[in-house]
Amino acid sequence: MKKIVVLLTFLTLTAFLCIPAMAADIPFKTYVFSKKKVSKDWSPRKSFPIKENRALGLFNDRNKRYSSQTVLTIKDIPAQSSVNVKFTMIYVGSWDSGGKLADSFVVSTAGGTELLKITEFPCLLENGDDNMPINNNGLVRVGERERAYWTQPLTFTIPSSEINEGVVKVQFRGYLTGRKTEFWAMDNVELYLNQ
Ligand SMILES: [Ca+2]
Repeated sequence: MKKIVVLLTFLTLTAFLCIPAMAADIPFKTYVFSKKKVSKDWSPRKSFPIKENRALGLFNDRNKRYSSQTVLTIKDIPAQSSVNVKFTMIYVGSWDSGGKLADSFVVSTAGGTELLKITEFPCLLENGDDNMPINNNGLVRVGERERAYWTQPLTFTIPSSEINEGVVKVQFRGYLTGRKTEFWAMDNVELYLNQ
């Protein structure tokens, strides 16, 4: 019995101690892209249906029918604060992690400072066959074809030195080799302040 009381006291104290930590984990801003036209903080503002959901996209930097990149403008950032960004990256089609057809995904400030560069992708195929994806999160219709997609949580930090008068512009861009076979989208963006 005594052990249970001690345990309960410990759990109660732990719960109280966790409350301030949880408050610090509340995002400064979130974007879920559930409507056809997304928040004005983004340019362009089109979303795309993926399963029952919508995501910001699609993008392809070599296909004129799609936007090549998106820019997020973050405002009202307190002085001296850096910003942690978390989002779900959605790779549509089989992005290549190396070789002649290697692709990359880069996040940078509008001023050109690189914040994140991805060159390894979760897009695996059996025998290199587009119709035999491995560990994909589902299929999405792009034009006339269903293509496999893979999701990946990504994070990066915008240092306070890149933020001017509380504002920063962040550019997300994929550098693809496949004009009709590779695309991307993003979802569930969360911004956290570090003071
Ligand atoms: Ca490629």
